[in-house]
Amino acid sequence: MGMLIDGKWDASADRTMVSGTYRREQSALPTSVDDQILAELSNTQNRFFLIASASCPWSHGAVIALVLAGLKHTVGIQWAGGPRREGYGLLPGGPIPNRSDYQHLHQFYTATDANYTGRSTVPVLWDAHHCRIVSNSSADIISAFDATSSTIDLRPAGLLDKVDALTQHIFDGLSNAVYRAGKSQKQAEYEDAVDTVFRTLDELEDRLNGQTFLFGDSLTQADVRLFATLVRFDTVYATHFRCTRKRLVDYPRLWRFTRRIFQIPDIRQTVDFDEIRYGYYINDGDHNPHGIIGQQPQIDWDSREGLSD
Ligand SMILES: N[C@@H](CCC(=O)N[C@@H](CS)C(=O)NCC(=O)O)C(=O)O
Repeated sequence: MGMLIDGKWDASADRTMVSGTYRREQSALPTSVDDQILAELSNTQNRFFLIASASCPWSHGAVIALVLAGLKHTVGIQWAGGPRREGYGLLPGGPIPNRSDYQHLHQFYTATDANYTGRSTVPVLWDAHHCRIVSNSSADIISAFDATSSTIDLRPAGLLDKVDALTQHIFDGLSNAVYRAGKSQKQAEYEDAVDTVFRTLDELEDRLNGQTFLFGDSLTQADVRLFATLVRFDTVYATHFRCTRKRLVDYPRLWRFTRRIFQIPDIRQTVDFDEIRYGYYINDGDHNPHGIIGQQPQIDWDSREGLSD
């Protein structure tokens, strides 16, 4: 996969696979967004940019928070994607000033820390005035966008600990577990990951009994994160990542939940199934050596069944 070692791109380095098991690496950059940046985020044009990939679920959560927070015209989105030559590349065009100085995502990391060692991941919140990454943590970026907004409250004060705990549980039990299943090089590890995925989906299906979102009637960060994984489930996780036991559409409440969020017009615009398929099937190295892209399953994302309430 490749990563930066002491500020130099090393195409063969990879710390995510340990004895055939996928281990997500912690960020080597500080990720929390300080109060001064928070104050400037919604008031400053042409300074802050979200670098994101349309295939990546962690990016997707940040893009959704940006859109819901009404920051579309303040924080520009720079898309990354395409074939992974030195990790993520920047897609042509985009709003970042001096765009031609940056071909690869890792160049933003070395602009921030010339000796950076670690993975170059999306999403990234970039400060173009100071040429530095403010945060490369989707959780912290979502919280920052949320904190600047009066239109959404994804981490309501009274529910903060519960929302954060459920978000973490969804990460461990589902969003990261599908990667463990998909990338596993050992049968037992794969079985364990798939058991975890479907145990978590079963629990979440039960939780949605009689309620619209995970905490009732309002969207929280946990819903946004869950949506970003579920909207990809039948397209890539149930197929390419071999989470084959059931599909999203086999879970009536989770399927209704995902459609309900998908059909919010601002959110629908953030979903690109072609990019999702391309991003997973093409850029997965030896997992799909011939680069054949699986078809999009026939799913009626516009169905209103169960959504009249
Ligand atoms: N800490 C990150 C992790 C995001 C992440 O793993 N992004 C993937 C894309 S879905 C990535 O950039 N992978 C590139 C790599 O690991 O080299 C977050 O949640 O924001």
